[in-house]
Amino acid sequence: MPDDTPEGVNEKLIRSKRRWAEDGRLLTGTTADPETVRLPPGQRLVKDWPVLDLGIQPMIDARRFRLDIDGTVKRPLSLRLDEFMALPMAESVSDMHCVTQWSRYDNHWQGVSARTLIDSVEPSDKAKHVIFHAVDGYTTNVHRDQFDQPDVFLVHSWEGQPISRQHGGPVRVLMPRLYLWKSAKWIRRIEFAVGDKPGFWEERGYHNNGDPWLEERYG
Ligand SMILES: Nc1nc2c(c(=O)[nH]1)N[C@H]1C(S)=C(S)[C@@H](COP(=O)(O)O)O[C@H]1N2
Ligand SMILES: [Mo]
Repeated sequence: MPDDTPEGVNEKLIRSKRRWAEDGRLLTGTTADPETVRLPPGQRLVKDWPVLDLGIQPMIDARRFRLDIDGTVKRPLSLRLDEFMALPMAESVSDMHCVTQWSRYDNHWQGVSARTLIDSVEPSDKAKHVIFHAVDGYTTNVHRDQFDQPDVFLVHSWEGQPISRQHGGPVRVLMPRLYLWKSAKWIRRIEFAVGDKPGFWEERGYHNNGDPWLEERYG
């Protein structure tokens, strides 16, 4: 058992999700090509947007908000909410796929694209990994090439409304090509790193990469 479990989390829920990973639950054993198949293997569509997290839903008002983008970068950033909101914004429509088998199509997002942030902080070529750190103590890791995609955003709005506290507002990560556990809610810090650092679920049996079309649920 990793010893970095944040305080106050729902331990029962975490134990049962770990057991699912150990048992390889929900695996269909098939893969699909995202160019031709919209719904990844083993997923089913939902209309609402379920809430999943460790059981802590921090309240982050404008005064408490801080977003650091740092690590192996030339120009680290530490942004207040008003500074974040003043960055160039873009709109995007994408699907969400959760490892617990639900998918939701055509979500309308507004936010700052990952590429805008990368251009601004100028990570070293050696920084091949990106680690997300959230206010509730959650962490998750992705490869830099996956962060550096046109559909990756730090989003503040969904369907024309500010992202709710339950879903990680005021600002969360959105990585639509990976299972949703890679999209950190209540984002606090984006760290560019030379070495990989498996995050909360990656240390507890989830796949390090998490591609839904390859059914990379568990590692
Ligand atoms: N900060 C934080 N981000 C998180 C989590 C969490 O517990 N804390 N859970 C992850 C998991 S396992 C999932 S499935 C998605 C769920 O996002 P949603 O509640 O908005 O559907 O958030 C991901 N991001
Ligand atoms: Mo999840």
